[in-house]
Amino acid sequence: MPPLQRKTSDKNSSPANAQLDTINTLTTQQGVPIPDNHNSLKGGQCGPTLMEDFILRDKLTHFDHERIPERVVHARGAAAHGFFKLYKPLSQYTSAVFLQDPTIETPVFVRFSTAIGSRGSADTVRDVRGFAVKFYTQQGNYDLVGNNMPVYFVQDAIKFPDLVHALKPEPVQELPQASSAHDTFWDFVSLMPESTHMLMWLMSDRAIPRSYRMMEGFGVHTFRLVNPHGQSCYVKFHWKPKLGLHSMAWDEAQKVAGQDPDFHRRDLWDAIECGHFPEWELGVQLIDTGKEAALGIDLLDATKLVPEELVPILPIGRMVLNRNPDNFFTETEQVAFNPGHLVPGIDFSNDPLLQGRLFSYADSQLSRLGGPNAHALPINQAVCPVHHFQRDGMHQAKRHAGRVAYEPNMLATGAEFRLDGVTQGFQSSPDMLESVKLRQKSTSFEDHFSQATLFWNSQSQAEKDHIVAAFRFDLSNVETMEIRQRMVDNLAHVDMKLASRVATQLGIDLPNPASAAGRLGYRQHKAESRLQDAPSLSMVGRYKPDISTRKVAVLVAGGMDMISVRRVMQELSDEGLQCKVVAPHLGHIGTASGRTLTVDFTFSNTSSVMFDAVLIPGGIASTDELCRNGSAVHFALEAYKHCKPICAINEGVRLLSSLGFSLSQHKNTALTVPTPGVVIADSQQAIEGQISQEFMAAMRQHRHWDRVNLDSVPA
Ligand code: HDE
Repeated sequence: MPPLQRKTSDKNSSPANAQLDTINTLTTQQGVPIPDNHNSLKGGQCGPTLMEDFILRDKLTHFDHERIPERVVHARGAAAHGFFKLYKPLSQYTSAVFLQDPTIETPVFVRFSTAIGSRGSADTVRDVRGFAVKFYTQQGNYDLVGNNMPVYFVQDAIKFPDLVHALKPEPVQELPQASSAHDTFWDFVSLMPESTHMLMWLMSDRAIPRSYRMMEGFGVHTFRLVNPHGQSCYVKFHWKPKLGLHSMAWDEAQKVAGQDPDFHRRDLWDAIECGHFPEWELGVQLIDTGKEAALGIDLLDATKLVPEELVPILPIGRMVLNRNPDNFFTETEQVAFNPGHLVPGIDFSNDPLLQGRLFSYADSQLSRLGGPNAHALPINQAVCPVHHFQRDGMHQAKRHAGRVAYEPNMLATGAEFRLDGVTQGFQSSPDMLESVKLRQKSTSFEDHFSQATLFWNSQSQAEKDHIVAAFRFDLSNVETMEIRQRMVDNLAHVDMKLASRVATQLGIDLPNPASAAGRLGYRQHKAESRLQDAPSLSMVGRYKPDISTRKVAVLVAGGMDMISVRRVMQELSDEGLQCKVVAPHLGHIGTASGRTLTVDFTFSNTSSVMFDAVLIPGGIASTDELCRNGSAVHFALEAYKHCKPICAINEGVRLLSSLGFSLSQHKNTALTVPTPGVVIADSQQAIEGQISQEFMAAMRQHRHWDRVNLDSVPA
């Protein structure tokens, strides 16, 4: 609130003021009307600019300071507003007010991010994604600051700066941007075997999500729920996306990074603008205190997860993101998350990584947001009443009245802002803490490989192939041979076959588990896993497929057969898919039946990597033209190579002839040809409408990773 609000009815206000208040006058930051916003004040028409031009200085000074330091990690992100709604009261487990009443919608602000790239880096790089949720509850703000992977690289916060220094661009030339494929990262992690489990996730397709809307989220650490009787249980938080869990092909992710570095940011924004509100279910794994030992997994070790197969996830509510921010800077950039923002009923565990985070977030925000009052920025403000005696500091915006800024006092009422006597405020779970000071960790933290092996064993064949390819890609960009060797030697402790496959093409010796032993930080300690594999760790087949909002490219040129494709396009759009027409030029193209079709994109301003599936209508003239157009042929082949669903009608199949597909091959057989995810039909079948169902069934699988001989496809 400004100190004085001048009203037109004020005794002192002149008629001139009254007029100024009612029109949109351009002013300086002090409210002084600006006479000319295009010319600075000069000594004569051709003379120098005068220092006294406070209007110019007002503008330039503000401009010069418009950038604030970017987050040291998770600098690039995108965010949205929404709400969280509980399914049923959780009073048995927690006193948190927002987990009591299923009729209440708790407002949330959610920021997704990449971890390592700068603010201007690309969205689709290989990286862990941040998944940070601020719940504006009636008992203060609760931040669940998680990631899209359930484990982390290191076990103790004291290693975090080293990890980030190793992963960030190398300090000499600041290269490479937003990439793990360089020496310093692999040097560090190969010397920190505790990173191995997280490396498996980082090299998996989880690190190249198709969309923020199609990622799972995890609280990573173990927290505690505390009920009104002070009893607590351990809890792990999970977000499950309604649209399922999907990724890109690695080649595709790299191409998208060039063609649309804002791909994920745009995808989130567009979905919300179109009313397709992204949604997640919040689930918890609850583990009774005292029963954690029976799991055989140390809950305080952030390099470990608890498989759903051992402790099922209890769904507790849903989160919907339904409003885009009004201003990127004041909301997405200035939001300050902190795992230390807890509310009564939720508590920390003694995870040493979490404990370090409790210091780091507020500390980093002191410099990023310019002082101790960042909590008062609009996006960070609590929605419940806030009373305290903290005063002053940089950017203090509140006018605290009165002389009393302490408690207890007698000078005001003497009873300001005492505990309300009902909830007794935030209560820490009463732990016994009597031990010697030491710099050590539990021996159970020394098992670095058993869950990495469990993860590997749980992957489908295609997922395993992608992990091997990712390790090879990253390690082949490592110049120092010893680092490559050390890494595959470590991987031999996960799985010998994995390590051997990675080692080929790297110009090094076959992996030798024995030579990994004895290095810094390594202990030969592998826990007995209660599971051979855990299907919940794979991305395959775990979600009910929902294909709404997927993008389908319809490849056409003049003379395309609209009649046979009309029904397919209609049925796709009825299902919530977006069909976009891609043609050699913008404007309109003529159809075979003498109508026109509006074009959305050309082959030069978009490419297959911007779409989830491809539809190729028939039409002799259209197909002839597309077959002569290298970009159109490349479009179709590239979509095939990235394992996307493709549907070709009649002559349209000629665009795929180099892959060996033809209409005659298909005649009188089932619609779907033997290659997974390719649907071919003649005009009659298209008109009768069977193919839309086939095509959508192919899309429900998202990608057909089991296609073979992809390396031979020239795209
Ligand atoms: Fe963070 N992390 N982190 N982190 N982190 C930050 O906070 C830190 C860790 C995560 O959208 C910083 O305000 C330490 C784990 C997300 O604004 C910083 C340690 C997990 C975001 C910081 C960790 C995360 C951050 C950077 C090891 C998953 C972005 C600027 C002890 C559970 C939040 C800032 C947003 C951001 C420190 C490890 C997630 C420097 C010291 C584990 C999603 O304070």
